[in-house]
Amino acid sequence: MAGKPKLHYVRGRGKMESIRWLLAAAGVEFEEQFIETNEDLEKLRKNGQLLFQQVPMVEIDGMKMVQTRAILNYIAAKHNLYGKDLKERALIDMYVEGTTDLMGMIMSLPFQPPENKEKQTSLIFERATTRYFPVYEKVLKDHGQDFLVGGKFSWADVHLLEAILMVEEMKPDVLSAFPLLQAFKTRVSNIPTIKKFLQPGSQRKPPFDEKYIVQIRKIFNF
Ligand code: IBG
Repeated sequence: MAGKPKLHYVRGRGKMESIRWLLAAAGVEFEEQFIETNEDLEKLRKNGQLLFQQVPMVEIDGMKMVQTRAILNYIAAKHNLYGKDLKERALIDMYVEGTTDLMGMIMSLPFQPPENKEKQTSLIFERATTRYFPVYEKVLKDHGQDFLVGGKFSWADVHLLEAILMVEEMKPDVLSAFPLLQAFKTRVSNIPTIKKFLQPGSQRKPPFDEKYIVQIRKIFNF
């Protein structure tokens, strides 16, 4: 039997967090090897472990996988969280890319120059409440099912819950105009694997703080 996947990344959310979420949702235990310094990163690069010299990198099923989206696709397909046919996959891909775009705006916020932060924060709330959340609210309303695609829990649900919680950390009442998303949040949060991941002490990471941003800049040299 294959061992546990091993995740190589910094000790923070960044691009690895959605991979942690998806593994946790699938009930897969994983190990983490944290990159704490630029030397740690260089060591991985020199050993030829990183195809494009970048992380996230995940050792899984005998592969050293890079590229976040490829890693997520693999895990979703392997654990039956990627729809039952091509059309369901297409929907899952569209929904996931939407939430990825929203999360990308949030992820880049701590790295913005201070004078941009207020504007970027307003843009995040605007996009969340006028572009992304209305789409998912309407999907749930139109088909009347519990989950976004095919009446079955999928990667799209995991990704949306992660995005909702990220926006709520910044603006707790952001779902006030989205009753079906509120119910969705409760429902998905109570799936046992996810419930466990949301509890303190899990491998879920907190948002980056200012001190950690300094360390990240040193690790990646930017
Ligand atoms: N397309 C790749 C993917 O999606 O996996 C991009 C990966 C990537 O940009 N990795 C960064 C890296 O290794 C670290 S994550 N950079 C070094 C290099 O030489 O390119 C950076 C990041 C953080 C937090 I930290 C939020 C967003 C990005």
